[in-house]
Amino acid sequence: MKYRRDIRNIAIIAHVDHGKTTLVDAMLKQSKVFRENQAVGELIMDSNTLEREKGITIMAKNTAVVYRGVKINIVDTPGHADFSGEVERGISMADGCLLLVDSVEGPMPQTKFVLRHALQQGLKTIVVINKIDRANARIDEVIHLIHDLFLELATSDDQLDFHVIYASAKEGIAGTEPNISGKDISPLFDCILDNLPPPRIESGPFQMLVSNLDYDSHKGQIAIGRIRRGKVAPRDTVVRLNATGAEDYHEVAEVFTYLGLKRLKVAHAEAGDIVAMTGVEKVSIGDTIASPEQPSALPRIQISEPTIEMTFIVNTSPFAGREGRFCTTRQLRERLYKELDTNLSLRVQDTDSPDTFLVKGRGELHLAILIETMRREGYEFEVSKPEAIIKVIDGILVEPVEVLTIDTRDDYIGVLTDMLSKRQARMIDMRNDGQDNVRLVFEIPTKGLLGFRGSFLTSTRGESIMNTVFLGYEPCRGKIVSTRNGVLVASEQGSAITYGLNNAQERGLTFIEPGTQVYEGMIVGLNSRVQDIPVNVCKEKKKTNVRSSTSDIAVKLTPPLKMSLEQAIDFINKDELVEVTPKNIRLRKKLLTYSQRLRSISAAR
Ligand SMILES: Nc1nc2c(ncn2[C@@H]2O[C@H](COP(=O)(O)OP(=O)(O)OP(=O)(O)O)[C@@H](O)[C@H]2O)c(=O)[nH]1
Ligand SMILES: [Mg+2]
Repeated sequence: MKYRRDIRNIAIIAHVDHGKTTLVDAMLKQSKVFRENQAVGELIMDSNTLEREKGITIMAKNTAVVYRGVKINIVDTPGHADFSGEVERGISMADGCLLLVDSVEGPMPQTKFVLRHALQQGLKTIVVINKIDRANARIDEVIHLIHDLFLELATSDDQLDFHVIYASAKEGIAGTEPNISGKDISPLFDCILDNLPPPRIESGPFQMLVSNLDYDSHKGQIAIGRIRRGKVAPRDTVVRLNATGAEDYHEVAEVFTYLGLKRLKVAHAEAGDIVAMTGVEKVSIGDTIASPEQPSALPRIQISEPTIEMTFIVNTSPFAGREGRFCTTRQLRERLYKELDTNLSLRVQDTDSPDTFLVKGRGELHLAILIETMRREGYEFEVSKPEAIIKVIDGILVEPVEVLTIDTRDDYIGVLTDMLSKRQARMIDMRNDGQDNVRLVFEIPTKGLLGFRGSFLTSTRGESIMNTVFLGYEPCRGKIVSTRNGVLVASEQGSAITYGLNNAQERGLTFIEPGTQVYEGMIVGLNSRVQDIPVNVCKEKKKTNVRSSTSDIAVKLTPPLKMSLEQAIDFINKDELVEVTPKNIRLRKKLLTYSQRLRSISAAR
């Protein structure tokens, strides 16, 4: 067996926000891949618009640096549980990984999830205790917890002896001891070169597993992966082996390797390296590209199954077609199926109704990011309330269950446990640090989590953090009754005006401003009671010549509650939809008229 000692392939994995992308910044900046004085900013790898807006990594991405003459290919992965499909594929390119752990938070649910995957794939690990600059760092305790985690997850004894590096990614320093003496992260680079294995090379003709895809409007589809065997060059003929085992022939157009933020065009690339190549059309992640001399498929990447589903429907609101560029069934269908090429943990199915598609994903954020991306591309459609995916296993109806970890203060324990018990959560751990901070851990069916985030943030005044990670399927427990109040539903089409909205505000909380175009059946507010009520927000005050009181002259409206897309999806009930267009996010009842809704209520009785 041969090794490429001039290369290391590593994945950076961690729980959300523990500092992966910031560490990659430091690696890029300190390996001098940028010109002097080049303005590169922060979170360089979070290049996608939504990533920058939300401050989180959504897609796994490749980069590379050179240190002591060795090229280190780096895959930065997302830490949010909803994008864990990206981690699974990122790991497939690597031999080693950096497991980052925040020095204050310690190992979190997603730390365990990513480490389990890395160890199962046989990756060698370096633990990086990050954010040691934080005032309340509790390094010894965190190390202790990490040891426990490895003991639980290791698949072989040698995985237990891992190296530990202490770092402040933000300050760009790292060391082998907690009190870092150096001024850079070279101890981390040294540790990678000395302890993470170089890629092992099999002999034989070209073979590569496609782990990621990109698209270029001139070059077409770009397949990204690690070459397992042989070498590849432009104009080589290759075979693509897809999921069904079908083979087709292609000519490689261009081959690139990574350096910093660039892809470098190369004359050829060899086993062990991570490359991007063009010319192989209609390739999917998980396909193998190989030489026709020995066209055998590599095992496809194992991705965990989705846990929630929602329907995407062609827009049927009275405002359909006004704001989007792509509004038809065909356009919606094509776009959704195209997403499957790159979004590995997503599933799309046709339904009995030709204008409705069932879309399954790993969590509300996973689906919300798809919706937001499509809306920005000019699509217009409607989505239903997400629901947990129910399956039958061995004749038993089962539902997904997750571990919910909440970091909060003592004051909120009562209200949280009360809210969560109604959502069928079971507390499995509670830890207090003696200073008013408490960590609560629950097992909760996924259905109990849907719509929880909003009320969680409100009832803990934004002072708590929640994280979830998929645990497995368990026999279904009973239904959860919605605790949300009824809504204020517009009774007429038109433009909302102050007078009408003021009347609506006497009934509850409004979601729209004066001047907003509304239609009959559109949700314009939250009632303070449990029933839905129709309100006419377009209603004008009857004109009289006499002003009865000064308050009539200028009605002051309370500012409306504006919901983000995620909040809107979280908010709606089963008989409601979110209408999504490039310009607006509207909430509506599925049945638009009052009489239709009355009829359906009496039919259900
Ligand atoms: N104090 C301190 N803050 C840090 C450090 N490293 C990162 N941060 C901050 O932590 C936050 C999250 O950093 P990211 O690098 O985006 O974290 P990430 O792990 O890539 O997050 P995801 O990709 O979304 O999972 C940012 O506000 C960083 O500035 C550190 O060493 N010290
Ligand atoms: Mg990141």
